[in-house]
Amino acid sequence: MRYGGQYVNVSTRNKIGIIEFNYQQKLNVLSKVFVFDLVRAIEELTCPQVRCIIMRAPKGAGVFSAGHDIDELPQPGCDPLPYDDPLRLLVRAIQHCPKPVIAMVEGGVWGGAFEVIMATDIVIASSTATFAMTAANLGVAYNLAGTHNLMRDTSLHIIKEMLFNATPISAQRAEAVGIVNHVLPAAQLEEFALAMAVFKEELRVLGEANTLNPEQFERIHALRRTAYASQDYQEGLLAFREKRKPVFE
Ligand code: YXS
Repeated sequence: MRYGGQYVNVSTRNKIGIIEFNYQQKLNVLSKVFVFDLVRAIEELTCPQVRCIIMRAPKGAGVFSAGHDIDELPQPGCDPLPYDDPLRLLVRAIQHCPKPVIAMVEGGVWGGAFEVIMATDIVIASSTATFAMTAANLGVAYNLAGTHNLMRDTSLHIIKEMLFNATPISAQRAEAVGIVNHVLPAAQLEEFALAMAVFKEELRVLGEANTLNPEQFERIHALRRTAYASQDYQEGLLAFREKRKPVFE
């Protein structure tokens, strides 16, 4: 049984659905077109014939995903990362998928892609994988829903360190702090992930039990709009395109 869109290769093996990224030309950044194919692949694999879904970059990938497509980030002055932003759509599609989703990680995981793998149920990484939250490099705060997810799913100290430093951590460090379930040599990754196929909806609903009240939400959103309207955000985008370190005010 094979599905697929232009930017994913989807197959099934022994009742396990495998979504392999096919967007290396842009380092698997979470562009609208790529996310559309990923979400459709998850929907198509949510069928009786499939027990579990594995998401992966191609074997030997140096970059699992370079995160949000910076060319598609909001322009200054408009609401940052609205509800229907591709990154938000993909995270919800994984969280709401009734099948266990395993992230099989080789290469670097950057920015929003880190939240994507944290939205999966199990993370298995090759020994050379790295994980980085790089919003600070663009002069902005990571998006509200994403930060809330990460605070719930990871140690607050670790998330603060990753957000403040905006530099990659190793697979070994990620395993030690509970971000990654297992670290393996790349050659053993596929066999291990396939062997670990696994009750999910109850855990999802319980995990989302704590909420923000409207005033708290508005206050945080006002802060975020300030960041996205800032000169630093402009400088962050420009520095990225000019391949130089940003000079923040
Ligand atoms: O110069 P060309 O045209 O070849 O394009 C370069 C990069 O500009 C482009 N590229 C990206 N384009 C859009 N969005 C991206 N996220 C992105 N990342 C890279 O790809 C071409 C090759 O990149 P290059 O030359 O740097 O490749 P490399 O192999 O030397 O380095 C690979 C990376 C991934 C280490 C490097 O490209 C990198 O550090 N990329 C940025 C990773 C990152 O900070 N991602 C966060 C994106 S923003 C996000 O996810 C959230 C909204 S937030 O900011 O809140 O976290």
